[in-house]
Amino acid sequence: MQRTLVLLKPDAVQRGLIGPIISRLERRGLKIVGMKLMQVSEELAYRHYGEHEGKPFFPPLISFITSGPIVAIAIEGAEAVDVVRTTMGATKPAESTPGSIRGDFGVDIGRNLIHGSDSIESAERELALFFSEDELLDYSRATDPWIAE
Ligand code: DAT
Ligand code: MG
Repeated sequence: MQRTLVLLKPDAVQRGLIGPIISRLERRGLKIVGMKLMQVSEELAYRHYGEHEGKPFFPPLISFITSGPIVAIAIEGAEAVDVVRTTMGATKPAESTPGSIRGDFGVDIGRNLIHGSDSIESAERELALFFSEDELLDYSRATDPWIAE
């Protein structure tokens, strides 16, 4: 079982897409093990997106992610990292397939609605940035055996 970090970015919150996006993750069978509405500080934004520092899109990315509330979600499931990434769709809207979250709701790379960790290592690092241990819950659902063997 893996855990990964999802962020519903400020555009998703402003456009009233929290429900529809979470719905798609739930529908896939993924389990929410932590969730909060929060404002990302400049410091947290830099730590989260540190790998992109120096790239031309870094300053607008920091200003966008700190521009309004986001929803941080800790997701658990079999192969959760890759399952979330495929459910999200590709970073560039022209490459996000219809049926994916970005492919159905977005047209601009700078307003692509959702973040998902790109590896198990990133997931561990990013989950620790957004959640304390006691904010991540361990529980089972009656449907779990119907979702994964
Ligand atoms: P992803 O969010 O799919 O993991 P990433 O980690 O490469 O993509 O980049 C982080 C975010 O930065 C991405 O969601 C949108 C923005 N971004 C990436 N490449 C960009 C580009 N070429 N122009 C503008 N924004 C970009
Ligand atoms: Mg990334």
